[in-house]
Amino acid sequence: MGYDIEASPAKGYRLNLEDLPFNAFEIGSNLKTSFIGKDISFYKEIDSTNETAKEFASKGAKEGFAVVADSQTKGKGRLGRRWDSPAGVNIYTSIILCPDMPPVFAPQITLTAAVAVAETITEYLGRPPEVKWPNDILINSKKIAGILTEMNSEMDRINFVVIGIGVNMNMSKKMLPDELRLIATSLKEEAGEEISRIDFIQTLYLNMEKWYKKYLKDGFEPVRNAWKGYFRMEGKMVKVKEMDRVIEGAALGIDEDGALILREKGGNILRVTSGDVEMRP
Ligand code: BT5
Repeated sequence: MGYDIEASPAKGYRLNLEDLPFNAFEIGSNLKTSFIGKDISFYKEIDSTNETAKEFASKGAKEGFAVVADSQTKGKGRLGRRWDSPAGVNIYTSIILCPDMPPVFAPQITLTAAVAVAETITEYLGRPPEVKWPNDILINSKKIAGILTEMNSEMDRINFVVIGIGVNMNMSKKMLPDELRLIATSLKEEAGEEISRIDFIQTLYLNMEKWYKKYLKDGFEPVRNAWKGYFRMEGKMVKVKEMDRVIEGAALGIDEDGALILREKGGNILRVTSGDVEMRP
């Protein structure tokens, strides 16, 4: 079973949440999902849960298979960016999904995951976070969670997607590297107390499964409506860096496909399908 906790006299038998076992057995016990997280591959340390999940998926791992790590040495953000992944405090997980649909719909799955993450954070924090299109979850304008979706597909159909989710749980401000201190936060910093990673990840898997099933059954509209409930940038001026252009305008929301809608100064309406959003003063 591999409990890695010892009640040590040096610690005065005080039970810190970070001392509680975090492993596949604990996550799997009492997990109420029907497929997400039913099979888990757990690592104390790994390069990136997304990389490992992609390897499992290429070898035929089933939908719902999840990779979880206590720490990552090469945690990834989008576009080659880094995801800070220290041990003992946060959640780093990647879930394999195999939706039977064309690749053009994959961004909607990122938004579906964002709703599941936001809903889970709401349950533990008692107040809702904010979503920043396309893949950030913020509290008080600071990033608490990020989602990295990677896909393997043919021209017309998805073979699998890997949804990588990083949530800052019990990380304290002083654990954050200098460059993140002003732009990142954690549940512990915001809630003022530690939260069990086991509880949280079980709830996250349950919410992810619920929203993914809803998306497959009822389409994107219910996800879009839920996502809009966490979107507070409406009407605010933003700058979007796309691959080959930078545009500015008022953020209006997302359309029925999940693209960000902007109104430029002259009134021109633009659809943005990928890029990084920055708030303008
Ligand atoms: C993301 O990228 O936000 C996606 C992050 C996904 C991480 C998960 S962890 C499990 C799975 N396995 C992986 O290897 N990745 C996924 P992006 O939008 O590109 O944001 C990256 C930026 O967020 C960085 O450039 C930093 O500014 C900031 N950042 C890095 N680490 C952070 C952290 N722990 N908390 C908050 N912000 C962070």
